Amino acid sequence: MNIVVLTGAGISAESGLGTFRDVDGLWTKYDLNDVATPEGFARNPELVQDFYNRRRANARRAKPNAAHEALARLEAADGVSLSLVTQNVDDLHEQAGSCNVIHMHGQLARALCGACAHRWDAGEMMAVSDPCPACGRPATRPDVVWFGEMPYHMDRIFALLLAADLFVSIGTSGSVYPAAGFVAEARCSGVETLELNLEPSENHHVFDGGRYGPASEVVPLWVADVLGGAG
Ligand code: BV8
Repeated sequence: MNIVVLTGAGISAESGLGTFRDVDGLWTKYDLNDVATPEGFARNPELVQDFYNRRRANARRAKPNAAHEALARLEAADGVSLSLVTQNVDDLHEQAGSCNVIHMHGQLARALCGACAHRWDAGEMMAVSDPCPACGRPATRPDVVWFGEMPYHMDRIFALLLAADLFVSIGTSGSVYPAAGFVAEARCSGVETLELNLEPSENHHVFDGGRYGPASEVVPLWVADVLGGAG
């Protein structure tokens, strides 16, 4: 059974990492145009580096929850081919044991050179003045996809979606594209679609089904059903 799972900030909420659009979400404290766009970085790189340094420090302290662990079990199960696509830039899926995680919006743990596009493992704190290990220029930025930038691995993701038997969206508000459009793509190709979220998302009506509640409860129950109670 080919399953494609898309996760968003909601799966990491119970691990203590903030979401974006919930009551005390990140976008209620920062204007996304200031900290998650190339224009914002050009205007005030120190603000953006500080925003990501704080999130990197948070993410280092966070631990995977039962939802991350259930997906790692699903990936390891016989008879299931799981493709895990995440919008999240934390590494909680990897910490829980997932191996083939597709980070379509990049990763906090990685650095990117804005001058030569070299990528390397980021340190705890990042500054614009950090020289690129490859070209030496002070053009260091977080290796994350900002608004207006092309998400990573899109061709591979669409190929996986069209070949899936089931598409499951977990912990995302369905407000950011192209990720929010995956369910419609899957549906057009006759793929069964399911939403697992705290509450119905903006595009819940597009899904064939939905189960609602905290991911740490809903995801392990769903995985147990898929694995026939062995999950
Ligand atoms: C693109 C960066 C095109 C890393 C993020 C004008 C110009 C250009 C593009 C656009 C434009 N206007 C619109 C667009 C498209 C734009 C977009 O969609 N904008 C929106 C605002 C309308 N998209 C883009 O720009 C994308 N790129 O289109 O490129 C292009 C084409 C050709 C050439 C070049 C470019 C890029 C989008 C990526 C932006 N980067 N993050 C970082 O800082 O983290 S987006 C950020 O928000 C996240 O990465 C995530 O993807 C996104 C959505 O967040 P969610 O994960 O869904 O979190 P949210 O808080 O919203 O929701 C949480 C959910 O969890 C809720 O539903 C809640 O109920 C639930 N929940 C909470 N607790 C729990 C829970 N569920 C379960 N259990 C719980 N305990």
